[in-house]
Amino acid sequence: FPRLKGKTVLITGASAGFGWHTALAFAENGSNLILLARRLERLEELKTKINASYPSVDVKIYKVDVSSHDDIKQAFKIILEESHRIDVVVNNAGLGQGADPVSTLGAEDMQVMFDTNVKGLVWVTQQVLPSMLERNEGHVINVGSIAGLQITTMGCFYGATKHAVHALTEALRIETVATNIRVSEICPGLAETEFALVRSRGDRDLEKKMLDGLTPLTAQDVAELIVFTASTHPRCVISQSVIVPSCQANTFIMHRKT
Ligand code: NDP
Ligand code: 8X3
Repeated sequence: FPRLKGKTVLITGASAGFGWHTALAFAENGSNLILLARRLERLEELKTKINASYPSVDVKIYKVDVSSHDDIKQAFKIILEESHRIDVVVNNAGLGQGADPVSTLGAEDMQVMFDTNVKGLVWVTQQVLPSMLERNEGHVINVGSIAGLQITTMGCFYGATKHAVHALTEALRIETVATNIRVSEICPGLAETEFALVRSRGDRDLEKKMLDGLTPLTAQDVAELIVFTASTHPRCVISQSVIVPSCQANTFIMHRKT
């Protein structure tokens, strides 16, 4: 996509899954990258890979925990000094932690999911938005979930945080409608990344059971959609996209091959 060449794209949660592959897909299109995650060694590995394949792409990496407002404020003092212009922000960092019902939801799980998936997304947006408003251009792409449109039985609080992402994405679109800033929400269904392992608290048997008989999306599938969303002419915005594997009808109905 020639429109993406030379653009600067900030991606949160770039050390794995969708974020990692989205970074590679933007690099392939000649975009410069600002990559954030807690695991700096993974970001270093990705930077080395991108530098080897796309030497003209500038890659900056930062260790940031998006669930911490202090961490974000400190990191962005440096990020905004080192990169004066951010064209696209992909708010992708997020997680499910456990899948308990409302009756037994744990306080710590709720806090981690809410702080990461909801507050972190808002805090990162708040850092990038002022200069977008000043330039009257920019694109905010939020990674929600199909669980943000229809509640899932595989984690009600996770689904609640993604409903919040949906609401906040709509709110930002309303807030910026008089500007050239574009706001998009990407809602993936079941995908094979580190997500299932994190949600099952590292339980590989449970992870395997969740995916058994299903052919999930790959991280590349979702990355392609994100990059396409960023590539359209500035006069249009793909405001919301739902991408699911063909074995998934909605959050409840999945066809398992036995
Ligand atoms: P992965 O677990 O593979 O990747 C999650 C990424 O988020 C990692 O890079 C991780 O980096 C980062 N992250 C998590 N917590 C934080 C934090 N506190 N601060 C900074 N970065 C953090 O999962 P996916 O790629 O699947 O998930 C990406 C997004 O897609 C999430 O928002 C998820 O909710 C959403 N999603 C996933 C679906 C799926 O089935 N896989 C379906 C629909 C939506 P690190 O640990 O290094 O900090
Ligand atoms: C997670 C989507 O379908 O695995 O965001 O609950 S699903």
